[in-house]
Amino acid sequence: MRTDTPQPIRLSDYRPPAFLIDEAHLAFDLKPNTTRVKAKLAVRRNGDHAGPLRFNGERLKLISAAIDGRRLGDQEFAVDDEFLTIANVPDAFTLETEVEIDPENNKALEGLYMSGGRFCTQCEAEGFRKITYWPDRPDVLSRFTVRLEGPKSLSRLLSNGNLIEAGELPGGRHYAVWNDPFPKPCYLFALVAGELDMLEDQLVTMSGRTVALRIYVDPGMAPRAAYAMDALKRSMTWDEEAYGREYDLDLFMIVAVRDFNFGAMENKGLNIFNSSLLLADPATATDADYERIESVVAHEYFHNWTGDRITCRDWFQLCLKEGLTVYRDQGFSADMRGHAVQRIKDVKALRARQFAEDQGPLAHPVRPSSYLKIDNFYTATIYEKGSEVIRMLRTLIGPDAFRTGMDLYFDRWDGHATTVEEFVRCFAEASGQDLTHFFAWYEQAGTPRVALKQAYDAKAQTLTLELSQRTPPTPGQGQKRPLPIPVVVGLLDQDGRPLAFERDGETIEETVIVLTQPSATVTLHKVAREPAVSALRGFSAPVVLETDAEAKDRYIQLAADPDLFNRWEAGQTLARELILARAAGQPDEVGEERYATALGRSLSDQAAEPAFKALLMALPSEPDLALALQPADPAAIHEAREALLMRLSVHLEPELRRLHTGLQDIGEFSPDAAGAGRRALRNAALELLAANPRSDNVDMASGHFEAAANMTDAMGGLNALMQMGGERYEQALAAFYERWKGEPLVIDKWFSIQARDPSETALGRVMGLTTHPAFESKNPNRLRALVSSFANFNPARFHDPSGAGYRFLADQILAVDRFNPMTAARLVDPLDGWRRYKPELGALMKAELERIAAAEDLSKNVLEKVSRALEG
Ligand code: B3K
Ligand code: ZN
Repeated sequence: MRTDTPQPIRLSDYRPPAFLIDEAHLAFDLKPNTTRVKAKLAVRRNGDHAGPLRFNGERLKLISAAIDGRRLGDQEFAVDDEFLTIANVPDAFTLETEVEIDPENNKALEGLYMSGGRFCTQCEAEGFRKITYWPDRPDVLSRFTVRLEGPKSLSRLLSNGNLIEAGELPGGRHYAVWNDPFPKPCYLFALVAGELDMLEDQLVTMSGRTVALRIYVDPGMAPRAAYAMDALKRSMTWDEEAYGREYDLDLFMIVAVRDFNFGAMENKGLNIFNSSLLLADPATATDADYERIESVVAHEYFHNWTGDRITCRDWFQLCLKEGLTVYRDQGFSADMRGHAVQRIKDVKALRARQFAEDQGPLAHPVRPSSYLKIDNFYTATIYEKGSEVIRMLRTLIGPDAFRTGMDLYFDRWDGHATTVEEFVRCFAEASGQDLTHFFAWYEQAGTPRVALKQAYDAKAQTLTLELSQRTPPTPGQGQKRPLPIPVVVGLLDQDGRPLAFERDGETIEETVIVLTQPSATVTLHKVAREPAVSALRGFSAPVVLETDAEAKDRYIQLAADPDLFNRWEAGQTLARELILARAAGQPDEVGEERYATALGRSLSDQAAEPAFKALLMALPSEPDLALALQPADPAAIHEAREALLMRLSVHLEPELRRLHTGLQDIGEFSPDAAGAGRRALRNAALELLAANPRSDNVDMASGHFEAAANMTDAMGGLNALMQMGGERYEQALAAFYERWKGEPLVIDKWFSIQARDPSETALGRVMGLTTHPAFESKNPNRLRALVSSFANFNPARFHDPSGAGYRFLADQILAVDRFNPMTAARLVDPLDGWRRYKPELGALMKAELERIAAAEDLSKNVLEKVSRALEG
């Protein structure tokens, strides 16, 4: 192990910035290897801070520095790998610097870099320091004017704000000057330069202003931006209606680039997107892609108010903008696509990623208190749990006080960088409630376990609910406090009808029990019959609920719970118990048949939406099941799950075939929720049939693949063939590659499906694919399509008892860390839960973590991940 352990940054060490920059003029002379950046900054001391000026700067070649027009001599400043330090500066002055950078060789994709011959930037969280010297922290807000200059072959020259000047220059060159009137931290700075096509539209805002909307994409791709444009317009209008928030500039731009470390970035007025989250047409994008595009376009747009106009004081406050913006985008998606279906999908994602994080060595609170590299904290806890916390806040104070609190937050903090405390204070004021205890949700890591016991007294007609909570310890947080947990409860009678009851003298069908103490007992009155209890409706808190309900109650819920989330949840719980029993060597065959029959009945329910039925049909995923079985045995889980799938496939065959035939797309393709729901159900039926690799099912999948008129169905067919394996799968794979080899986003899917193949030859195939001519490890999409898909979504093969799967991942991490630390660090996640696995597997996983930790020149990003995984 290394000894030069980097020092963590702590929230308790926060100090206001020593220097502020009110105005910044930046001038870029764009060249692939020798871009020159001139900065002219109006700098002033903040308050009575004394001492030298120290600005961040990394990988910059300093050409010159001047204060108030006087060039500094070599003795007057110092430059090292991280900082520019100037010992003596006045209280207010103009600092001019000129630096040279090399965008073409920037494969970390942070700062200014090149993608497909175009210049683009990514500055959040700390990339701006790779562009120019600056106090690179979110609480320094400045007004930017940016001049871009380059050859005319860089036909578009874009930056934040409004274009204020543009023109020709001698020698086939041109320039553009942009001004952003809104003060912003440097992480929201962006520039793009290159040859791009544009799709243009406009929107009239609630106050009657016309905003120009422009989406820039690779030449020839503009038609594929139409859906993103549509989603953008719907988002803008939704934010006006739901939150009263109007867009502020006259122009809103989005640019799509192929090389991007994550999904997208909310730079003021100039969002930059990974092209996989922007480009779509029916032939090349699946319904899941459309859905993601809609939600990410909305997310980045919503950041204009929650992130850009109001930003974070420091990076510990990241959830202030991310949790809140996820909460807002989930609300938008629910309105667009249906509340129950959206809620189920959001909770599935939360459990798959955030619950796993909470059970591992990297468990951290929604607002962490220390970090080494902030890049490692763009986690499901900050984003998804951050959103859940806000959802609970709304449940606790009610929708009206919530909206009043949001309005207060916007009014009070517009134009500032602030904290989570100040955010919560707005809701305390709006509701008149003391939210001191609620704040523990931000400070305490871990997933609370809530136990619910029920006792019905037929004579007294009372139902007594005994609730208790316990949060298991997480690294560095051994003792846990009780949290305020809202548990939404309703009752059903034995025929599945809602059963009214009385609480506090009021007759109701649903109530919110707020558990604030370690345990509490609540009595519901006038309960006419023995009920099935439907608890934690809508997943009213991010907890694991353990109840003493019998299977018969779950069947009542699965058939009839009016809370569709809980209807789905009942089916998942039944399936999970059956799979875990089988994995433990005690299959409940009678239970499995009963489950299959009940599922069949739900599938033929004419009143239920296809999208909902598709979700009902999917069994809990293998990683999800692994969380419920300690120590986890991925092979046993895989086999048990396959066995249940096989039983369902056989039992439900006639119904599945009927669904497959009956739901065939007729007429024009529409990416809307209704069309997507029908395709989802039809493909889910095919997938379940494919659990039984009979030749007629192979024929059916093959026919489905060949007849596919859109990418959703093509992938549905290919996936079913992959599940069954064999000649027809190989033929389909080859045909797919031939047809789509010119389309990078589709070829990503081709890599990804092979990575998910659970058959025994898959690891060899995946390793072989790293030498395929189309594999590009420098492109994060392609890398993730193969390597992350394998490690995250193919547990049966990743956890090969030989350890070869782990070794493969570790090799990839080490190779990628040489040029792209941020992406390499994300690849570590599948190894960090090593303690949860069978000891023989855990030991092999740990050995790979140790091998990584011992490597020379490891980045801080990967070092933090592996050392915490090993310590935890
Ligand atoms: N704010 C960006 C994420 C930046 C990640 C930097 N490592 C995208 C988003 O959440 O909208
Ligand atoms: Zn975000």
